[in-house]
Amino acid sequence: MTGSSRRIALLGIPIDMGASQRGTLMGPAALRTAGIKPVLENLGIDVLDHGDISIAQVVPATDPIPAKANNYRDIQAWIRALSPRAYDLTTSGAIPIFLGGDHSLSMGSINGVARYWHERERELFVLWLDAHADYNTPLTTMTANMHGMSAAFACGEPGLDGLLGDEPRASISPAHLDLFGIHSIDPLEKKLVQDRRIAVADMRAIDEFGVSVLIHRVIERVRARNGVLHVSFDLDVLDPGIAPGVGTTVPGGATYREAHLVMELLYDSGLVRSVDIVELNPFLDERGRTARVAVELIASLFGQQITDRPTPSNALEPDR
Ligand code: HAR
Ligand code: MN
Ligand code: MN
Ligand code: MN
Repeated sequence: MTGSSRRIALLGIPIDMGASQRGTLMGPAALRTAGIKPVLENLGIDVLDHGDISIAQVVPATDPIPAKANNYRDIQAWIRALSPRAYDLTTSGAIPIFLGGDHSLSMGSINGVARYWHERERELFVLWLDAHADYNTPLTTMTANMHGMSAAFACGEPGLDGLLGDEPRASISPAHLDLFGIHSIDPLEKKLVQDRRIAVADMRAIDEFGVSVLIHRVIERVRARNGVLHVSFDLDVLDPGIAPGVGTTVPGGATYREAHLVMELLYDSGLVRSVDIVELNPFLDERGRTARVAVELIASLFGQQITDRPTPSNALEPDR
């Protein structure tokens, strides 16, 4: 955010119909309880919380329902409400943070954000921090869960073509997507990712080369095109040991410091213009741990130095 806006717009998208497990609809509330707004304000940022989005005004669509897309109509209503809000918030000059909610919401957030940047002839890149690739389509999916399809939708893959209704579709090229931290991918999904030559930094690469080298590669790719970056942060990229409050944990995720370093390097880059924070399931969390780590990581993404954090309140105090 160096050299650009110090304004952030928060928008909750309490959606859980895209996932296999219910409960991510409580995610925006838990992120607020964990202090996302005051933590960002402490960094000197002007934060406006727009509350949660509503689908009350959305006129039901009549396009055919794809064979393998669970809860299609519900998710469609959320996406059709979210995409224009994402466009408007980006237009306002603030950095929107979309508080999920399961990862299907990114179909709407990225569509709206991409539309804004493409109208201004700027290239939008998307960094997908996730245990999963989310690059299924209704033709490749094994579960029909739509949170496993959002990266593919953002890249314009066919299969959910009527989802947006009248809202203009703004896709990114697969060459503008970086899958980062993934450690679980389905067979047909993997083939599609390879066919599209999508850049992947999986957990094995992170173990071997470290996040610094790999994130710098992402940053340089964006810089080379004078692009801007959307970060789609799925909390299940984190190791379940530090982030148990998600519905689809996979062992072998990013450590606490690996994740912070990603955020710190992204802050230093000054390229981040919008963020999704998704898959937090407070129903599965342990005493707010995952919500808290999520907020700490968002703070690092917006300039908190790791050395400048307060000592946690459970620190031992000397006897008086
Ligand atoms: N690949 C599996 C599927 O498509 C699992 C997807 C899980 N997705 C998320 N978001 N939790 O990343 O069903
Ligand atoms: Mn995901
Ligand atoms: Mn995931
Ligand atoms: Mn590791």
